[in-house]
Amino acid sequence: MTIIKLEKTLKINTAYCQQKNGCKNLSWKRIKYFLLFVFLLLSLSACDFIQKPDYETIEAIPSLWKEYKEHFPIGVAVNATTINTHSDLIEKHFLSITAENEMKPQTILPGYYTSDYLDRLNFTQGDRMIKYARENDKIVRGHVLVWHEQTPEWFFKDEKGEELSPEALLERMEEYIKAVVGRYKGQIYAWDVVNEVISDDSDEETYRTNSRWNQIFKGREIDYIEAAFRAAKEADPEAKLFYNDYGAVSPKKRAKIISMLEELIARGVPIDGMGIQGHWAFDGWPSKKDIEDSIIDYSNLGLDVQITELDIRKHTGEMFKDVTLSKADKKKQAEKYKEVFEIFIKHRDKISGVTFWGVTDDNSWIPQEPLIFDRNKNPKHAFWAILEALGE
Ligand code: 9MR
Repeated sequence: MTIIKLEKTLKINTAYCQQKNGCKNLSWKRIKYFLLFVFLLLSLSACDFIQKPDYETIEAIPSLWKEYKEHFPIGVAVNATTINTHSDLIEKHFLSITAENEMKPQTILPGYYTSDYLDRLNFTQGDRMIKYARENDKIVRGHVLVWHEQTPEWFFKDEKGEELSPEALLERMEEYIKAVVGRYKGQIYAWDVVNEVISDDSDEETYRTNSRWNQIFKGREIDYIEAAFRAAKEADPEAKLFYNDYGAVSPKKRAKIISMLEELIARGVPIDGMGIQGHWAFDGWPSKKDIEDSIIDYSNLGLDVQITELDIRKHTGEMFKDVTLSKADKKKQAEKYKEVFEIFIKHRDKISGVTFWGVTDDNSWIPQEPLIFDRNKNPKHAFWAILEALGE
């Protein structure tokens, strides 16, 4: 589907469309280059990007997940607020949902330890996500079971406040995983079992050191990772089990992740997939090659690949710097989205899901307008570019 066709059908006013229609209607041979240049400049400055569509045009916009259904499920991270405030977009454009924070240990575990803490797990928010999915025919990715962030400190300590031994922590981790995965058995099609255990590109170590998990299991980190996957498998044998990480396409970190995955596979651990988070930027990182090589490398391990937390901000570094995108930025962002979706489509045999980390720019975790719908819920340039990546 081309943008020109979309505009004709939907009467949606985009700069993209206007430029292209303009080009089509003009008789170029009769216009001197100078006039053409002036015309383009004027039309560019006069056009806005996508105007806020009225009700009818919003209805007419194609559903993103339906357009992509031949390739892979398109998903989105939702939360207790957006399932109410943004349910129009979620229902229409995404097949899969991931709870942004509602199924994390921090949300489910109680605030303090008691020996019967397992009876005090709080599933209220997680259950709401499942109910929402059921009522709206969505599939659910579970996020996340084992993570060094958003896990209460008491989880790593005994009743006296002393650090748990690796054996005691293993036992606690397994009972927690079985309780959570067991509760949602059959309702969550894929779980991020272990998240972000590998250190960043610049570090020499394989495993990150600022993790209570890695500190307690120092030198034998692979043991708790293995046990986590085994516990999840036991609790729901049908769920697809993923390792999930950011920076997973950078060559150095990728090599470290791959060596961990190879070790797990060699041990016969039930792992099904690699989650490439996809918190990327349009100022250059990551390169097309790194993204494509990564999909191939992870897939060559015999794993499913999913892009689990896609958003494309402006700056690679300074990610928390407030940014309002200029028109030129929006165009660059759209080009990057198009480029990455072209790669995903090319490797659709290896990819079993692509999930955006948030619905609209104002509910993203980073203030750089990195998503495909703007603050007014309108589709951005990036949205149309992703449809354009589908080709004719
Ligand atoms: O989007 C999440 C944000 O609301 C939380 O405050 C944050 C806490 O660390 O976690 C964010 O989600 C993260 C995800 O769970 C794991 N990968 C990185 C995501 C962005 O930080």
